[in-house]
Amino acid sequence: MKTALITGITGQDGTYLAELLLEKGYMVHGIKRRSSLFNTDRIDHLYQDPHDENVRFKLHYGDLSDSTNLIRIIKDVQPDEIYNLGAMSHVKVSFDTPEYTANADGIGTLRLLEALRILGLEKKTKIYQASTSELYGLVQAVPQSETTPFYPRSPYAVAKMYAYWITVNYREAYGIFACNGILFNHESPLRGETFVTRKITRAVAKIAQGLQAKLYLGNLDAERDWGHAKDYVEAMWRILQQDVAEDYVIATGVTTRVREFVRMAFAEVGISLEFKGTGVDEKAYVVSCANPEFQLEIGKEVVGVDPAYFRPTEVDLLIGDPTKSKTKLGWEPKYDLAALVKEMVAADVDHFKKETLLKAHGYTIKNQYE
Ligand code: NDP
Ligand code: GDR
Repeated sequence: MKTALITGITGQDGTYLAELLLEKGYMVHGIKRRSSLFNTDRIDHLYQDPHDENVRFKLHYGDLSDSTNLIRIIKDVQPDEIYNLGAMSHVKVSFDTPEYTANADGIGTLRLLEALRILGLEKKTKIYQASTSELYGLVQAVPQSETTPFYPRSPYAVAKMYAYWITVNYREAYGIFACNGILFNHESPLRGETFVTRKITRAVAKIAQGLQAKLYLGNLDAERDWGHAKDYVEAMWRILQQDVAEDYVIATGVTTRVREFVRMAFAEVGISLEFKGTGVDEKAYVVSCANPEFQLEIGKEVVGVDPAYFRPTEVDLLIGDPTKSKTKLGWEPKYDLAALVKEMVAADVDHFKKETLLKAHGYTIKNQYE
């Protein structure tokens, strides 16, 4: 039985990857951070009683900012594969917490690689680094491939640039099977609520059910290459199953504006929108409601722009070239954007229907910041 260690197991990708590796028969260890409230909502369905002798899922307290803790966990676990998914992963928030982001996202990767050296695991343990299309930043060329130059545009992307190169360096210097997956945006019903896709699908569900008046967004012109997280964790696994350690772009090759995502998401509940105005004055209005369940007033303003969501430096256009991953890994995404939007909106509509039912029966719903 192979043993994997996942950092960031409580996140979107950590959850889907843990599910995939358990399906493949792995023993899965995950690192979770201590928090004052439970933070394992996404993975609670994977929990196994640690007293069970056949247990194949185990969590360890830890943090990417703590070398001693990482060394101890890796020493105990002796993983065949490490997936380093842990990170402060929000680009906008990284402008507010740049030093912490550098520590967790940049130096955190170095700590894991050094742990492998200290423990003499260079030849045993393979490591996957969660690199990102944010490395491309200011557009140099499109579509972006493994050979496109990087130009990071946020503290997050700069920290991830360090992590990218230290991964390459430890591969070349010490022969560690260390790989970067340069993953373009990938989403799902498990996506964090403050990333734009989930913020939109949640708002669509709430607005349609009369639980929210309006959705405020930032840059509606940004273009992203959006895939489904389920497809992307499959690529992570394939990257570590190759004979030679290399870096790969994982993307769909299709890009879409934020505005179009908004339109598609509202269309899922039968609401058609018309966008008017430009820049901070842009707004979207309801022009028709085809679903009798979700009837809004025609002409109602449901989307507006709030400059608070603009970033000091923006990444305008991402579109990946997945040729290498298709040919070398045999990887193909199963979801297209329409299927992704459908799944996300349906999940959020269902979620808020249940929440309304709970409220009606006297349960308090905790506040969720957008
Ligand atoms: P999430 O934000 O959903 O999950 C991040 C995970 O990292 C959470 O489990 C979080 O724990 C954990 N974490 C945060 N800080 C630390 C720390 N200091 N020490 C240990 N763990 C920490 O991200 P995703 O699942 O979406 O992404 C996974 C990885 O892939 C990240 O590294 C991200 O930067 C990268 N990436 C993501 C892409 C995407 O589109 N989703 C695209 C390209 C790269 P907690 O739950 O306690 O907050
Ligand atoms: P991104 O994802 O920055 O690409 O990073 P996000 O969903 O936050 O933003 C995508 C684009 O949408 C624009 N935008 C908004 N974004 C947010 N969050 N909230 C808004 O209200 C809003 N309005 C417009 C943004 O300006 C941006 O252009 C994600 C993360 O998962 C990273 O960890 C990962 O590395 C990259 O994807 C690939």
